[in-house]
Amino acid sequence: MKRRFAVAGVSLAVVLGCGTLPAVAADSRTTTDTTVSAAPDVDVNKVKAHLNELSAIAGRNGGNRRSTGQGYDDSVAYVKGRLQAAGYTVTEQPCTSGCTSGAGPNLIAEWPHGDANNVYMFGAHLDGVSAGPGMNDNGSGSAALLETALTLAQQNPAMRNRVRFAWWTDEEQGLNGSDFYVRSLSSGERARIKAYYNFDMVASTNGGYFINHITSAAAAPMKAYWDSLGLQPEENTEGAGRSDDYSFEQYGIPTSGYAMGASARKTSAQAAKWGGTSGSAYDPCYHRSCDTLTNINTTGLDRASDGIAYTLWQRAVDTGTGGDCDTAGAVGNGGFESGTSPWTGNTGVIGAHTGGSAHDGTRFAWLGGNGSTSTESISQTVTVPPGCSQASLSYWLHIDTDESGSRAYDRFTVRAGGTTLATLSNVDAGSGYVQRSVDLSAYAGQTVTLTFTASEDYSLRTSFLLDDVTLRNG
Ligand code: DPN
Ligand code: ZN
Repeated sequence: MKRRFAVAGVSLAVVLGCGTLPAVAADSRTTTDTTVSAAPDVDVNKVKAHLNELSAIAGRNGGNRRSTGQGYDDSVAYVKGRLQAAGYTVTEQPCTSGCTSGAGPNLIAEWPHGDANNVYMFGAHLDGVSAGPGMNDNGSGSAALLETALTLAQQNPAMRNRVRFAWWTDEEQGLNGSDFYVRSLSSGERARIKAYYNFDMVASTNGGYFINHITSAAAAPMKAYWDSLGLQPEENTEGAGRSDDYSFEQYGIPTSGYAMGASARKTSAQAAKWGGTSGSAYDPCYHRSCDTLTNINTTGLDRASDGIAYTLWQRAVDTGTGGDCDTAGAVGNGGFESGTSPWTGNTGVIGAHTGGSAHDGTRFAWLGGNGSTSTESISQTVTVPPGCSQASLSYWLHIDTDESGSRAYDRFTVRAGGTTLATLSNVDAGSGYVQRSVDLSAYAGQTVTLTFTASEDYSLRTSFLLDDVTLRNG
């Protein structure tokens, strides 16, 4: 039997994640801090040297680096040669379906250290349009990524996770190289990719500071770095669905990335905070012959390059500050035995209720079971230790329902921040507690608000009895 409060339309104050930002490493060449694993400064002059090479390649090949031309193949050879010289094993992947006829290959380079089950990918399209040499679109992303890869090899830090770089072919004809790559992976290989970061046009002369999926967990380190520079980044709305991150998105892989904008125009509010010309395109040379070496915003290019390195270090390098994964106490009062703190929300659901039983001990959280339109949530803010690269949130759930059939009427969700990690319903009901888990690896080193919510429709009860919430590694 179930209790009292049926709360239609109650709005819940969910505590938002408000952990302290990870410290941003200072320029490693000028600091006296000798911590080898701090994220390095990527030398923008070296990034620009790669752009010079790509410009010269276009110059020798009819002025462009389009995917079907020699300018593209020469771009591949340049990037490949620099990577191999730094110790990478580099793979050329011919695009055998979906690409423009005659398009050159994707280029893939993995840094062969760290946990191969947790892969973080960083990519940029290496092809350009026919109209010009494609320095901002996308020599900028290609060169920033190349220099980041070379910096990683040169620093050779101890790795927690795996890093894989990609330079895509035939993006300009429809995201074809990246689509082919993701499509060609097995589902197991796709599942190992914990996030994909895209860099397309990161040096727009009248640009802004845009981040793909800016509020997502994947974007957190990208945003933390630009926030630390006071850049007030915004969502990359112009680029949504228009570059290679979309190929990963379509398979449910978390994505983020930096961009400075294409043909859309800067607003007056943006000009006020970032400088530049309001009413003009972020990149006035987008897809034009004037996308040359003079069409590069060096400051933006530097900030993007350093943020890529920062993100890579946060995600995959053993930063020493938290190499181990101490999960004890990460979730407070996960067994609900000691009062309600630190849970927030509808804490009245926590107790030793009659009519239901705990998985362990005497108390548990009874969400739902009202049989009327209602929503009940409990939340707490959890810091996932940085070393927990295999973190999962385990919980015991007993679902008991008066509903029948195979339609989901009453739902239970597990969220981390704004991201729903699990959804269960009356359809999943069973006779006792079942242990379930969600993957929190992507939150290692972060503070995030976990929320368990039951929402019921207007009739027939479904109870979601929750107990013994813990953080585990593995
Ligand atoms: N970089 C553009 C292209 O490759 O044509 C696509 C794009 C447009 C990406 C706008 C981001 C923003
Ligand atoms: Zn582009």
